[in-house]
Amino acid sequence: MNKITQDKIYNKAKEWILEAGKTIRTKINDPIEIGAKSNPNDLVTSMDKNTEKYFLEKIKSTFPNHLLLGEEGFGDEVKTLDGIIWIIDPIDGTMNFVQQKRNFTISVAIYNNGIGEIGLIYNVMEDELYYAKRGEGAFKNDVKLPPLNQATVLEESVIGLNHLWLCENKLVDEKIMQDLVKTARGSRTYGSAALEFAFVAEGVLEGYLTMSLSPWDFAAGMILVNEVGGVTTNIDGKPIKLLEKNSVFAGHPDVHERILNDFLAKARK
Ligand code: 2AM
Ligand code: CA
Repeated sequence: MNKITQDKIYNKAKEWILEAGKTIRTKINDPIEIGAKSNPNDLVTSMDKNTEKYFLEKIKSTFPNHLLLGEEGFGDEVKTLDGIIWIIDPIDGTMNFVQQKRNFTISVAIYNNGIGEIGLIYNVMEDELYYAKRGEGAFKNDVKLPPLNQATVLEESVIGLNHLWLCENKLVDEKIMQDLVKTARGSRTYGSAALEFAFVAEGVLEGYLTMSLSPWDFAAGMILVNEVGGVTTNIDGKPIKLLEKNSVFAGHPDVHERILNDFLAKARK
């Protein structure tokens, strides 16, 4: 994708994400309809649906050839990576949105033939926009984020992960995950995958790991983390498949390598 096209798409994406966020902030105390999807913790609201529909209408009227892969399913049925695809989570961290009215994001990624060109993650209530354009670095509210090029050790790192992986579970040995948390300086759970990716790019989390995410949860975050020199793989250290569910592990390169070798390699069931 050439720079003129990249900038043109970025300018629209930025305008729409800020507008969509503003609408959510305005309506944050309105009554909302809440439903459950795959399980009682997997929530969806009228706000998720309306926000996705807003993007659908904007994208299709401005870029009729572009495809939309959105969590709520109003977009296209995307089967291949051909062409320009917008991958959108209208609200990432719906439980936070419903329960806490903060710490949720809108996540928008634009891929061209499978290559991540533009990623935007908007922390709606804080009015903080993270974005990256391929080859140009990552930014938070237009301030460039420094590259993750300082040597870092796990003992001085803060890691994002869900507490569930410290309890008995089917995927990883909880004892090893407990060791990981004890070895790191600290651990946090924010409840929005996209926000946790943005924090990795910002260098306020040295790692974020999770067992199952969908494309809209990680598509934008991967672009951001990549632009600052961070690494994203699945928890086996293999590449992420963009159109599938994956376990996901993003981090500072030093910390990523250490956790993969010393913990995840042994923890996997
Ligand atoms: P969501 O809010 O868009 O559903 C919560 O730890 C994080 O995991 C959120 O980013 C959430 O995205 C994501 N997630 C992915 N699949 C989920 C599921 N089945 N149930 C709950 N959260 C899920
Ligand atoms: Ca969502």
